[in-house]
Amino acid sequence: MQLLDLFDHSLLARHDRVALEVPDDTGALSTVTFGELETRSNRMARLLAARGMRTGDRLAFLLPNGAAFIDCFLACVKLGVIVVPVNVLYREREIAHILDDASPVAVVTTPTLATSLPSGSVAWEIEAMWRDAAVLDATRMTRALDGECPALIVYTSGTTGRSKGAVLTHNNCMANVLSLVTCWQITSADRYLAVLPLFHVHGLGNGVLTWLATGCRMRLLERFDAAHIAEDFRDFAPKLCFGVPTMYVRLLEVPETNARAIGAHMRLFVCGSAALPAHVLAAFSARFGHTILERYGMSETLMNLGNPYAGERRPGSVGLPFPGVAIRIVDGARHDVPDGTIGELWVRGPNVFRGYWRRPDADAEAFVAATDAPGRAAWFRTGDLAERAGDGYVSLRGRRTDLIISGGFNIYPREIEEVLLERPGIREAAVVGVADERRGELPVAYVVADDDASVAALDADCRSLLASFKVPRAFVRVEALPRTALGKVQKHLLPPWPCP
Ligand code: MCA
Ligand code: AMP
Repeated sequence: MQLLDLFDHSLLARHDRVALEVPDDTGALSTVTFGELETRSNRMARLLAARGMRTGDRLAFLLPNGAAFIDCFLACVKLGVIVVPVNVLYREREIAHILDDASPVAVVTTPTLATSLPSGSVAWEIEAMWRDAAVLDATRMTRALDGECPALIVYTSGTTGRSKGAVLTHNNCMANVLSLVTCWQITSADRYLAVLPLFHVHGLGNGVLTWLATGCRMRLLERFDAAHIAEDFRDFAPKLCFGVPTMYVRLLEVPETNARAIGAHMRLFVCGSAALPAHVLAAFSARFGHTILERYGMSETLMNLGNPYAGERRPGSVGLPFPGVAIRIVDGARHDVPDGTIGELWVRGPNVFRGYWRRPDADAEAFVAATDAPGRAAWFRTGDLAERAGDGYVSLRGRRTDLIISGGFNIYPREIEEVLLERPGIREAAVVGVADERRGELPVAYVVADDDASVAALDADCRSLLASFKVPRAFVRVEALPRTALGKVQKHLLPPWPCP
């Protein structure tokens, strides 16, 4: 079985129903039926095949949210071409690593985004692809695929500063879709407002895949824009929306009467990618009349746990495992801890990825062989710290590594520190996350520098080298970094920011 088998319930069986609505540059909406998605992606698949793409080849997507992303994605699903989504906010340095590592045949992109590509990249311009595909045969072109074939390689920020590609198979994606559709009762009658970027698992693996599997109607926005989001809710009257905590914080700014009207047609708000503060959950419930359903996932595993659809959605908890997901919470000696004790969360299930792309060293660190029964899949160490209550609800309690999550985007301090240390006059650097009401956390850098001028240059340097969300909000010059006797930086002893 492959993903297409799930999508055929929509692409073939509901071919005359509107699948997608997307605003164009002027704000006017165009609609696409499932039947049109089928023929457009068939043509695109023929174009990819004519350009020599074989099953198992990689194709990188540096594309904004839009119909073109969907057509190309479906074409790849049909051919067994592995999609490598790339964050459109990334700069050349960040993209170069992904392209080096995944070695895609080409990068599908737009003229504007192509300016961020490293020189020598093979860029396929999407509009030109469209023109070339339009004259090709619209009948279906597929290749027989096994469920274990990779569908996606998703790059996750690496603890070492070098991001790793998580290989997600068709089976992983199908397991995730079936869990979400069942647990959140998503049907063809839903109307899904898609506001998340499609280059991450949240928008793609949860949003696009459940939409295609259920045949509901999706309005796809280029991005979440707090200034206009209330209008989209009003016009489209969605029933379903997925978001990160920052989006829910921004939605609290919607005037009370509009919020009530939005709440009246909505069926389910889901939140994930970062912790949803309990006070935001409460304020949202008071304003919109809905208790947000918080869930927990990772690029490597898609969704692991979630609060129940029918049942208590507990503030501060990520709920219970999705069907087929087994969890363990273990101490440093790898023994299960009793309920109510914090340990590292391990998961196993049909959703858990196959491994990191060409990184057996990272696999060896991430997976622990199962000892409970011969032949059982290994446990994946999430790196997240968690605690299980006596009734099974799990709450996350931080991370083993010092990940910063800002607006739902992950930032590994080490990557920024490496950039800072390459700058002239910077001798030492430490980056930490500071609390921010709106974005959850913001990165702040502490540096030991030769002079003030070196520090003053850092903001512009970081802006040219790093995605905007990774650029430290402040660069604080210190005499020395606090270190242990063994030389390890003690980030918790850095002076608080803003400095007095
Ligand atoms: C943010 N910016 C963007 C986008 N998002 N630019 C273009 N396209 C985007 N999609 C830039 C803005 O240009 C601006 O840059 C800065 O980010 C802040 O934008 P602002 O309008 O002030 O936004 P905000 O109100 O703070 O909201 C930001 C946001 C964004 C819309 C919530 O952070 C976002 O889309 N987050 C979603 C991330 C996500 O999908 N995470 C899932 C990964 P400048 O500062 O230069 O002006 S985790 C995952 O997938 C796992 C599996 C899971 O569990 O879900
Ligand atoms: P990524 O690998 O980029 O997909 O990010 C996954 C990480 O996001 C997880 O390991 C968690 O640390 C974090 N995360 C996802 N959902 C939640 C949530 N509901 N609460 C807290 N952290 C979350």
